[in-house]
Amino acid sequence: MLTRIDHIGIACFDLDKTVEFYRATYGFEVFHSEVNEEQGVREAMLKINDTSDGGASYLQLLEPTRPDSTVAKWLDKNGEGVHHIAFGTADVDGEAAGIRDKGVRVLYEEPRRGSMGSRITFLHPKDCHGVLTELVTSAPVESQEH
Ligand code: MC0
Repeated sequence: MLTRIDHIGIACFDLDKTVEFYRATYGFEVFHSEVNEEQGVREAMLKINDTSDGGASYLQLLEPTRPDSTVAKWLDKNGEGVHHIAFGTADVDGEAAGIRDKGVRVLYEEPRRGSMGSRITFLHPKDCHGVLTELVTSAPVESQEH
């Protein structure tokens, strides 16, 4: 079961300036930040609210770390804006398998490492009405990396 909007990923050219915009305009603070070299992003997670499944919903601000990364490529083509939406689940493996069986392309054979030690996979945007869609299982709260 998919039980929450885990995050909305927003691509930006300058992470520090974008973080400052969200702080000054809305009062959202950075809950967590990290570099994910595999994905080619530097990111900041702004926590918006806790959710009834024990998780939370975030805005995820993403700046590319290298010109050949997927986010850099997307920024070149589209400019800044909403890059993907992520649904949270307790079982990313099971959800990915079930969705693959429905004919949607799941981009990874096995989930990879996402924010704060989560396990993630992506669904192809062309199979999801133009929306790059991510599935996320958070790390257990006690082992989450902050
Ligand atoms: C590409 N397309 C998108 C899109 N990215 N459509 C909607 N939203 C996006 N974000 C469209 C393009 O416009 C193009 O359509 C078609 O998909 C093929 O794209 P491409 O630019 O030619 O590039 P590909 O095919 O090499 O790669 C697209 C693909 C890739 C979705 C497979 O971006 C990918 O693997 N994404 C998943 C990983 C990712 O995005 N990581 C960054 C976030 P046309 O009509 O022009 O053919 S990392 C993250 O979020 C982690 C850290 C986390 O949450 O914890």
